[in-house]
Amino acid sequence: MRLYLINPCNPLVSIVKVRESRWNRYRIWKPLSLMVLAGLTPPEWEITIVDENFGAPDYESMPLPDLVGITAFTSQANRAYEVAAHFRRLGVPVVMGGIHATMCLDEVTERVESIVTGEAEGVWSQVLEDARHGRLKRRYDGGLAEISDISSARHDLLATGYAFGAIQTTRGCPLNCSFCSVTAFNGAHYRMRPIGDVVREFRLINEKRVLVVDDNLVGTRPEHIARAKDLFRAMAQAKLDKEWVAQATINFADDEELLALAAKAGCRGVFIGFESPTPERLGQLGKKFNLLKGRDCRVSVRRIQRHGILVVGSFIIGLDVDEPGIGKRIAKAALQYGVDNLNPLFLTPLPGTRLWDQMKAQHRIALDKFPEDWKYYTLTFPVARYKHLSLDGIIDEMLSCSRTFYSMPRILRRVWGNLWGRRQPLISLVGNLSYRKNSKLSRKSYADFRLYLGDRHDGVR
Ligand code: B12
Ligand code: SF4
Repeated sequence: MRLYLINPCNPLVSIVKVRESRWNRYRIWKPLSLMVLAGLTPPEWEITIVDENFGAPDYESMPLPDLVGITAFTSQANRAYEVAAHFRRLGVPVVMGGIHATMCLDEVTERVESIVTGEAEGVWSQVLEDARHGRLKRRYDGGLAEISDISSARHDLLATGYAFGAIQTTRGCPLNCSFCSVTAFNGAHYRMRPIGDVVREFRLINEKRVLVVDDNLVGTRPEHIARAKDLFRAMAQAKLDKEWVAQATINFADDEELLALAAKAGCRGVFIGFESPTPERLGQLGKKFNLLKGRDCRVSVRRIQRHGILVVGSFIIGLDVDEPGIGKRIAKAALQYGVDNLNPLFLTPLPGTRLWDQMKAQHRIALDKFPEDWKYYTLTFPVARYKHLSLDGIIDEMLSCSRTFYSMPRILRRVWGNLWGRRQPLISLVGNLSYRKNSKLSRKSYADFRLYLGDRHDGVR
């Protein structure tokens, strides 16, 4: 039995534009979902994982599979449907799973034989068995997996071409921010994999550098932090010799022992969502903002960096409190905090979130012709109507934010600081140059976006 597992591309996503910016080669991340599915697949299936981020293969020239499994974030849905249609025309059954399939069940159901909602661990073997006997059901619901059922991903597949390997150590996030789909999808209960399993799986990864995909690596409660410390101790003891980056909330900075252990275990960078230069006004967006309230972010960032760990700060443009000038204010806040990279994103209502419900009720979703419009749900296009910012206004804010933070003299000053502080100067340089290049490329993308939109983006109604 032959199984193709496919990660569809979205050519509008800036980081996959390897031809336009060679720096992006270092920023294509492995589709861990498909590697996990492969790990759950019995040996009688011959598996090929296709990551279209490196270019779509000529499917015609490949042997016909018995089953195709497609994963998709919302922004990949359009391409997922094209790939599904191709294989269905050839009589091959297609099953789709992942976050988009779970949040937009009806839309996906129309386009594939079978759909898997939620986490796949509990149902995938049944799906394969049913496919083998030609009796696929229309829907399987995996719900939330038992954390001990999460087995190692197949790290031997997709072995070359990536700068980073990938692993997951926890699932779920208790903070439930209004714009984020993680709590809706993976639950508010913070599930932690057994430490022995994680260490064993790290050993299976070939790459020296690894992305830990957890949404919130250290969690929020004392028992989460204690477990994170135990994990880091075990990783250091195992002498894994890996360098890894992860996502965390700012409370990561609050415990010196945690930081020291993380660094010893190989932590070299964290992505932190600051979201707004005025977090104290955003309590209603989610509990995360309580962690930011009254905090001196500059001190927190410094504390992390002192352990040789880079900080990438993420901010949202388009919140209801944001007024003209927000782009520069974000850049200045990021410069003041001293982050090594800045990742500004447009406020985007993702299906299944509270923000989606709210913006839909207020008729503020400007790009609402689905599925065609999903390709713009990359957080890099302003798909909604923003309270105090027009379409041109919000695009200008984004450009001014990037221009201010990624000016060449500032990049050089930052990288010099990294060199001086022995904090990953090379990674910092590549990160800064790739962001700078992509923000230049985005001017053309915005021009195309305006043409695509026509007169649909007509301010708040
Ligand atoms: C790692 C990651 C990335 C990596 C992606 C690497 C890759 N190639 O997959 C990078 C950094 C590139 C990335 C980019 C983006 N991401 Co992202 N990302 C994540 C993150 C943190 C973890 C995903 C992961 O690997 N999980 C581990 C695996 C094992 O879990 P899983 O993917 O859910 O898979 C399980 C099930 O879903 C299911 N399943 C999945 N696929 C399939 C397929 C089949 C056939 C079956 C049966 C089952 C199945 O089975 C798996 C095992 O249980 C998630 C958050 C999250 N918790 O999901 C956000 C998340 C998926 N990202 C999100 C977003 C918005 C983006 C971006 C659009 C914007 C951005 N800048 O972040 C871009 C666009 C990418 C694109 N190409 O279009 C949103 C997606 C929401 C949505 N509705 O689409 C999430 C949920 C975060 C959030 N804040 O809401 N992301
Ligand atoms: S803390 Fe991060 S992962 Fe958790 S809900 Fe908020 S944005 Fe999502």
